[in-house]
Amino acid sequence: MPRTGEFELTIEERKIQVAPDLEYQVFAYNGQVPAPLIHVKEGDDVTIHLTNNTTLPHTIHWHGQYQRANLVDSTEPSNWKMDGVPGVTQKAVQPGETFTYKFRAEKTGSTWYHCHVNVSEHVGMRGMWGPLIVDPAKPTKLEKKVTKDVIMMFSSWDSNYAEKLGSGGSPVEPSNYFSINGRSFPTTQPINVKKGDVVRFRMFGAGGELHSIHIHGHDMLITHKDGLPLPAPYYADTILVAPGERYDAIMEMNNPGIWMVHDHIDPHVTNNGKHDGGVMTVIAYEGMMPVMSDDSHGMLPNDDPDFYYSESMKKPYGMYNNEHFAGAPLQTEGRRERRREQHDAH
Ligand SMILES: [Cu+2]
Repeated sequence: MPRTGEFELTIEERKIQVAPDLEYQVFAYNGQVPAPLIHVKEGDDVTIHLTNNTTLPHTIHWHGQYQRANLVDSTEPSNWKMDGVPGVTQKAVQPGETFTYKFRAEKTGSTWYHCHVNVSEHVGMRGMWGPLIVDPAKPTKLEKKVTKDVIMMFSSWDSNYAEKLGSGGSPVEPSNYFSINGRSFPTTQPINVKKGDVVRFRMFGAGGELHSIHIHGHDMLITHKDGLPLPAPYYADTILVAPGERYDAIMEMNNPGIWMVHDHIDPHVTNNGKHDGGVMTVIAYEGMMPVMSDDSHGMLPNDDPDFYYSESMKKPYGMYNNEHFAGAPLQTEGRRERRREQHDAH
């Protein structure tokens, strides 16, 4: 018998602090960006009750899942109606409605979930994405050695639309802020390790931009692409992560120091063109202190041990929120009323 997991997700209108000078309005699963970690095992049956508390329609697409096992309606040949595509597999979940998704977690590894309504805005610049990690029933030898998971979801933002929820996301308008797990340097967090750790980076192209992720002082052994184990893992110190893609890298922490991890695409390490910012953090070995100077990159704040869901990934299977990712409520009553009036007039 497969194990079952049943979870509640809402979608809220919130604002998050992407960078020190950028507050951004988002559609947030459970009120947070990134969305909660969902961590299950291969073969588990997953049920998600999704309630839309926003003013616009949304869905969830389970990116990577096959939807082959039929859990919903035995008269249908498969589970494709759980794929979350509005107008193709379901009617979008309207404001105030609840929709239940059921699927069997067949595809293993670093899969993810995101809205499939108006994707270039909702996913591209409103934070509607989160990790769905499915542990394989038979992990590889390398995977078994891992002592710490580090989930990094890359995305980008256009400050011109920060306060214009429900608009923006044109593919021809350039982004000007770039982030790891919804935060731009210096509000990212260090990746704290100790010598001997075996770290697994799970890198997600969650937004609409390419990211050329470079790690200093180590080589990454690229072991999985889009959750799939590679027949011949390969080493790299820079890996291009395109929108939608996932790469897993397994690395032994054998070179104590403070080492940069950053996007090698120049604008992506700025906040609106100003250095330093964007997709930038450090691997910080226990006991090591960065060299500070007047032109220093600035000490990273270090107050969220679960910023990369490393702590949650050690816990039993389930869904995990992170209060540090929670956004602040918006003043939406006026907007809500206006929408309702427009809706009733039709
Ligand atoms: Cu949406």
